[in-house]
Amino acid sequence: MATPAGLIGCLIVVSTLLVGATADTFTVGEEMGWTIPAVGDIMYKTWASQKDFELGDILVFNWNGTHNVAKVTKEDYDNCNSTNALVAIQTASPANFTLDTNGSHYFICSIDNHCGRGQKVTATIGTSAAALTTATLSTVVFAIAIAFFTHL
Ligand SMILES: [Cu+2]
Repeated sequence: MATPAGLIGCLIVVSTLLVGATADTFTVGEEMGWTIPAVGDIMYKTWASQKDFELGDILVFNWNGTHNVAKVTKEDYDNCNSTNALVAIQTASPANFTLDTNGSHYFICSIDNHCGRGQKVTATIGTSAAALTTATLSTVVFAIAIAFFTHL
């Protein structure tokens, strides 16, 4: 039966689901794009550390000149090895990758020694402070909504 509390609970559940379903698009390196950073891999590490990656988000790699994007394992990321790329190496800009599994996603450029010079980026889902806060808030809101329903 439709009580005010029940309606509020329903609205909260729906809005929580909507927030969770929103996919964001991130342009790797922003204006700088996908290139060999003058400062080395700290550039993309810093960029990624400021992002709140979530399941379903999309990474967009933009570049000029000769680069590509290889999605690799952590070991191959560490060693700049692209011979066992997890999916086809993307050679045309822009290249999009969907963060379709939890955990970390590793990307390198396989041209010459670009990776060794810092053209590599890791996107890890759900480890930033912002993501944890969002997850915690969602859980709390959900618990409140359940309380509304069970006390009707
Ligand atoms: Cu490159």
